[in-house]
Amino acid sequence: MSKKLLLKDAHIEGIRYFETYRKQGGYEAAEKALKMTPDEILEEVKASGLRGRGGAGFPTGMKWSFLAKPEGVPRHLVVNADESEPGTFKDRYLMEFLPHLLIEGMLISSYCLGSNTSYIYIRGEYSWIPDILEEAIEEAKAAGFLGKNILGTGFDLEIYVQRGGGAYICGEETALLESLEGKRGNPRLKPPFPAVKGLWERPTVVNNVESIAAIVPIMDITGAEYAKIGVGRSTGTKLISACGNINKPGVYEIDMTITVEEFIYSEEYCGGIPNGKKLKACIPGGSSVPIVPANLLLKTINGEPRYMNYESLADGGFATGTMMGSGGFIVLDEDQCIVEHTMTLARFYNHESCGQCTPCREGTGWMYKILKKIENGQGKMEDIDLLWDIQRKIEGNTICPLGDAAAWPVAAAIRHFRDEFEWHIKNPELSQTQNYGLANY
Ligand code: L3W
Ligand code: SF4
Repeated sequence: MSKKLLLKDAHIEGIRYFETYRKQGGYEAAEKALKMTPDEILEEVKASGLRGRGGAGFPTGMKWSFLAKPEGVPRHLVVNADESEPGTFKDRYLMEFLPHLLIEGMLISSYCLGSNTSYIYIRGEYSWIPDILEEAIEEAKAAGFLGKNILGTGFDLEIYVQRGGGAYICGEETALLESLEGKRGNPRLKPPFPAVKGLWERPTVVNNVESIAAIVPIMDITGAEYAKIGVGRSTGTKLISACGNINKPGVYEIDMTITVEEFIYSEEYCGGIPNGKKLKACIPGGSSVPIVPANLLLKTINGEPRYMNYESLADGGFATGTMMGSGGFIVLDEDQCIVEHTMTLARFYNHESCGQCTPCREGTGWMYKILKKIENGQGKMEDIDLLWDIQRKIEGNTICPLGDAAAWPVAAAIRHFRDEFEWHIKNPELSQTQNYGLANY
């Protein structure tokens, strides 16, 4: 059984309220941290090996150490709660059931970074959660954990919740900052990184909800103890939101030492695939990461078991591996049509492209149109090569990672399931009437 750090109290009734959270030891990590110096906290975070939980897996301690500290310029912590990646719903769970865990994490992180005004930018569709967060903020303030002179330390902190307008691109950190400033959410060119020029050109740390929540157990058990959980550079625990063709969709906390097979088939996690169907493929890290067929998902190219961690999932590069990403684990059984699935994702990325870069603006549209044509039985064999060519022209040629995120699913689908694309082209009548995977043909 995986160790629980974030969700250990999630089952306790009333845990979203201050009184219950406090009875379970809530805010003790903050009390401990506020007796330390910011540099001491930073050392703990570095020692923990925590990697950003939003998708990129960038080391949190390193990101914090990049924060510029010019004299007299305010700094900010911004929590990225714009969780819009298809298949990803772990931050929603944390905010809905454990809002004080996030607020306590923000208090410790803000103190460490020297932010007196911190923000939670939350996706617009999570319409019911800002009220939960704002209520928790008020409770924390009434108990002296937010506001002026927190616990007599002289440290002041206000936290504001900002609702997004429902654009996926605002989950990209610089688009988020633009939106928070009241502008259209267009990504900025990097560098400069937000750590140097972020919100209102001030040094800013942008971190995912889960990353900031993880600061609480790190302070609780120490960075060194946190680093002992997991394996290699995949330290601590990771939340996985599991969905698709599984018996038990939901949010699970794993310690990154379990195999992918165990995660899919054990009763503790996904509970297997409904109706005894076969596993066809999986997208383990949210819609942006490459899809992997079952044979490469359960074992690496060397025949080793594949594990639920950053290194093992990526083993073999994009040719045979994939990415941990945001932990949005989407399982596809043998009945699923890869062409239809890829077309659906292409439509999503085309719709969400902000339009600043030509390869992304035009390329996502063309990929969607060609995939729709193939899916509807009107494709030609050369369309597959055209699709491959378009995705290659997008990858690495855009301002923000949305371009790559749109290209990778198409590349991986063609690489691993080319026969399925060809089947659609060779069988136009069947293609128009059936939406099944090859197993049903
Ligand atoms: C200072 C440097 N800071 C890097 C910081 C940078 C950022 C972090 C990671 O995209 C991925 C994307 C999605 N000085 C720095 C530096 N940083 N070098 O480190 O940066 P980066 O560019 O590697 O990634 P990113 O822009 O944060 C995130 C993928 O995640 N993804 C997306 C999930 C989306 C959600 C959602 O719904 N909100 O979770 C899933 O896999 O495709 O590749 O903070 O500033 N020298
Ligand atoms: Fe906008 Fe796409 Fe360019 Fe990102 S890659 S800035 S979403 S056009």
